[in-house]
Amino acid sequence: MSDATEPTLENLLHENRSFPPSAEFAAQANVDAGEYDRAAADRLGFWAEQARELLDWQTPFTTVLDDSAAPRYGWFPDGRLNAAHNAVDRHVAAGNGDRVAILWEGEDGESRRITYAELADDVARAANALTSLGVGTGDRVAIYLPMVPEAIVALLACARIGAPHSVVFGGFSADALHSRIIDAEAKAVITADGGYRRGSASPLKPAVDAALAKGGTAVEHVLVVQRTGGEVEWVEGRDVWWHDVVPQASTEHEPVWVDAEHPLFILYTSGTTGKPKGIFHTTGGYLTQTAYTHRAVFDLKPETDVYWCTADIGWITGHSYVVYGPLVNGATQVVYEGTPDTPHKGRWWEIVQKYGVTILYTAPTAIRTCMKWGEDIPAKFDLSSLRVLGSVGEPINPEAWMWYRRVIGGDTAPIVDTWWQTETGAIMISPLPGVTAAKPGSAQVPLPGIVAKVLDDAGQPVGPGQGGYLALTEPWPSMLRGIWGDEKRFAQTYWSRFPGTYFAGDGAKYDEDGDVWLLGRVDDVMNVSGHRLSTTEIESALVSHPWVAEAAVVGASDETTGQAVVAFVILRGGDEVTDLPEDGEAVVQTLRGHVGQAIGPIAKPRSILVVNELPKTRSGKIMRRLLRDVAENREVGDVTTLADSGVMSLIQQGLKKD
Ligand code: 6R9
Repeated sequence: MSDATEPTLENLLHENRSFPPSAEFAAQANVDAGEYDRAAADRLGFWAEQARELLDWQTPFTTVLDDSAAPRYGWFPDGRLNAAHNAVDRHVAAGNGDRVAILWEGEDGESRRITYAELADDVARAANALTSLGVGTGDRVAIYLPMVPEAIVALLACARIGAPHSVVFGGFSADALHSRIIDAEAKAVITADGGYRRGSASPLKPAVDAALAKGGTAVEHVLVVQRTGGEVEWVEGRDVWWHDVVPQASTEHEPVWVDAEHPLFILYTSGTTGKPKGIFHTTGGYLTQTAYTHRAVFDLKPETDVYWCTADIGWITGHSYVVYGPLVNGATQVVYEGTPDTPHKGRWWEIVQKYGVTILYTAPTAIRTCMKWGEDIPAKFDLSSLRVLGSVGEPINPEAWMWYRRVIGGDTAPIVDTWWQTETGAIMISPLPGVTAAKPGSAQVPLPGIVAKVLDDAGQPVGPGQGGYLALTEPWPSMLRGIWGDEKRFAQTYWSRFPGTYFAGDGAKYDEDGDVWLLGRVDDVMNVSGHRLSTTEIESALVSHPWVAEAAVVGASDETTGQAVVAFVILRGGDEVTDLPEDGEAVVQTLRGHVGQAIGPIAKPRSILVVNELPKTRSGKIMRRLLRDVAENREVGDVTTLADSGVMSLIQQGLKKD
């Protein structure tokens, strides 16, 4: 176990509050307690039944699981289907075309209401437009968009023609976008002139221009949505306005029926080394599990619920629980463009009241931020429509859990704390709202059809009250199929720690009841506001600056964001550097800006400490544990494995002088 997780481990031994669902809720819930046994009795049969019930297949599958090339598992491999048909057309064909699919709320107060029938037309038009721009089945398309309805249309249009999308979060820099476009060999980019964030228009297209100007890409066209009306540079022949090609296109479009194992998308996420991993997912298994979990975990009633997941589509939560899960289930959902405090700190709660939101899915960092702003803000709005609350992205501390339940959920709405990852594609461990007696802070139990275990160092399952590493010991439908272009890294990262078993990279513990508590990452991945960042990636960004000789980055616990990035840097001395400012603050600001440019604003260190030495083991590994002690103002722990045990006192003395 990494020692970073130990303080948390202490706390949770004392949690004995329990919140069972009300009898009324349990009676109307989509899923009952029997589901666990039914799924366990015939796990593959259970998933096959979900795949048949929740999806339309153009060619029905006869095989459920293909494990002949494990760990590259295949699900429903001989079936054929189309993701966009399942997310949209199917509902129109079933007579639900008038149902609202998207209640879109722009940050600037603009709003749009899009029915399934309208969405079907938009997706078909965009699919025809992409085809006319030369995008074919199997080609990759990079998507760099704000939270506008066109983002959802763009993903589905790609899916409709079988072109895997690679969404790059709009907060990432041109450099980050460039490396992702190169890695996926994207043929086209879909972007916007800009989007609204915190009350002003922030441009996006310049980052695409800068990324493509770096060269080496296979991009032929850039399709540009006009959102802000801001000025944009234009490359004739390459750039195309969305409004010049999409609205004019035909609404007639035959979906491209693909094999269940056809790649649906690539999504890059941070790993333990500097290079982001292109996690890729395929079609049939992914849709099956996102739809099943969305229905079971949120107790979705498509006819009456108004669902809202606050995640950006740039993250896996946006893919699985804004785009695919809810739309395959025919849900009506709110999509909000902006930040929770624009134009005022009650914006989210105003939206809940305005649309009568019944299911809210958000992240602990957002809940903690709202806690900080004070409960009088949500108290001004009618939140009584809310009946299920979800949490995702990091462990939710019991205090935030209790606040979420009491202040937002009116002390009645069940909370589902959902554990999963970009790699798992869909929720894996979570209470079921009509079944589980919820415990503040614990994700509790693997879902029906999922097998998860906590293993010790030797790969043996541990018992109640014990901790270790979270592992998934059986394949699941929405599992990643690989790292794009890097089969070796896939095998190495996930399947080598415990051969044949998926290693999640999270520490976990069972309590005395056998419920699972997540304890944070055991590798060098940080979790800042629910976003995964790699220590190595930020270190590489820092040392790419000419002033920096060496850098070490740690995630220090932070009340609001869960973890915060803290960097320790050694500056270059001597004559090599002539432009180093005298003023330490100027150095720090420049380096923060440099990281922001290399990766994106989310990766900017909260603090940068200039030091003369870094603590290293004899084998040269930086001992981040000790730096974390410093970053969190703790007494520094055991230094006996350091090559030079005096280093820590030097660092601390140096810091005191500043
Ligand atoms: C969906 C998503 C995955 C990592 C994961 C874990 C942390 C996510 C959590 C949670 C405790 C939860 N995580 N949900 N930890 N409780 N309910 O967040 O995917 O961005 O890939 O991050 O997030 O550490 O390994 P992703």
